[in-house]
Amino acid sequence: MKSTITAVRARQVWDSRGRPTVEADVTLAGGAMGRALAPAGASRGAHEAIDLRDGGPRFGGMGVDRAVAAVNDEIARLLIGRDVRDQAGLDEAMAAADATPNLARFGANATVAVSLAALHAAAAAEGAPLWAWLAQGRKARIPLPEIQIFGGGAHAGRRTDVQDFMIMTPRAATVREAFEITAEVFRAAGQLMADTGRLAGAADEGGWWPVFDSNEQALGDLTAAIERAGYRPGEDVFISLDVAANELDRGDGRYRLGLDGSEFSTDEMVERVAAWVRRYPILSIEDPVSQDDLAGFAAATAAYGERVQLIGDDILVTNADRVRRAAEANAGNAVLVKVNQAGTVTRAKAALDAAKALNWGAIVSARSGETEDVSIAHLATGWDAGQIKVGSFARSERMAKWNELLRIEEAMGADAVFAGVSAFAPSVTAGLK
Ligand code: 2PG
Ligand code: MG
Repeated sequence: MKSTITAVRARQVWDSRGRPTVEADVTLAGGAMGRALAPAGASRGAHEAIDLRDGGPRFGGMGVDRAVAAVNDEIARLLIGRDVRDQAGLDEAMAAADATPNLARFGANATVAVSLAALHAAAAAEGAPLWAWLAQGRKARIPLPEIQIFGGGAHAGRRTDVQDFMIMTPRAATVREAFEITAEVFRAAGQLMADTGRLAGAADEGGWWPVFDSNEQALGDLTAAIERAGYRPGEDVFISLDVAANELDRGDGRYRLGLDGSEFSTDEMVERVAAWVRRYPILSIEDPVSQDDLAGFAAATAAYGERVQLIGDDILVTNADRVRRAAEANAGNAVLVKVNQAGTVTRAKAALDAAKALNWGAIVSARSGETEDVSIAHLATGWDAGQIKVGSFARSERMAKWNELLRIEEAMGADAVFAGVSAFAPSVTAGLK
């Protein structure tokens, strides 16, 4: 059969931080091939599937020899001879053979590369673009992007406490227009930083890395950059934050915002972010509390989750059970979907489906360590996630995904629908209409 797997092969390649990562090829009897590369996080949740590294002195301990060997040896033997179209079967076979709850033996960097490569091979065997293979004729909207302007936190020497200062343009008519607006705001922000002498470099995801005196100054400058580019904050362009509060958690139930020189209880942390929401045109907030603070996430949701998107990343780790548990606790209204957090395509899709069943928003996301792999542009579209997060509007590992969305939009032609204001949980969307 043309869709029978005949070879599974991995190699060590390099990611956008110059660190080793895993690339996998899955080849089929009919000659089709799929290839995918594993991304890597820096601000990782403790409950994520394991990114297996070799340790030791080489490459700062970041080697992937063991993960590559797992693919070329055990995983290859497991998958050769199977039908590539049985994605769930392939993914569960890998998880079962790994035999740990978090893929610690093979490494999620091994399984995610193979899982995505198999998905690409299945689409290639049908001669279909990946997004179309995933959609199977169902509704598939071009996702609304959230795009980083300033980078901070663990991605920029912790010069700001908040990790990502992003923008969203839900009222754009197309993703093409969303990018054109973003390009102007990104440029205006760079000029503003240069004018004020605060530019220190570029963060891991390509955003400007300025020196700010306070977190509020960053929010103020982002609002000013939107205006300088000729757009109306809170009308044409909104702010989206990834607080990545895990990185602020001191471990004793208190949060430290180094830039503001203050420490907060969970309640005070929720109130601090609520004050930002009142003052600035913020539409979306990710991880306002740390990974095990479900009560805090619920408090944040009660405080501003009616009109603001509240995304769980480190707290939900692309896990369907954690999404459902959070919903039961009235915590959050959107999930960040990172395939490598789950370890396989099937598990990531389950988390997305759980969110959709709850009428939550869903954002397919890249990691801070990325490559030229553009799979997530196809997943976000083909799965009709509604939103996508890739990082900044610079550096080719980011631009490759944005540019792929433009190609998908063009390929869809007259059928292309941009998620826009419909991308969110119903109450957030209602607030925009
Ligand atoms: C996040 C991601 C991407 P990392 O926190 O959402 O910005 O960062 O890949 O380092 O976890
Ligand atoms: Mg995050």
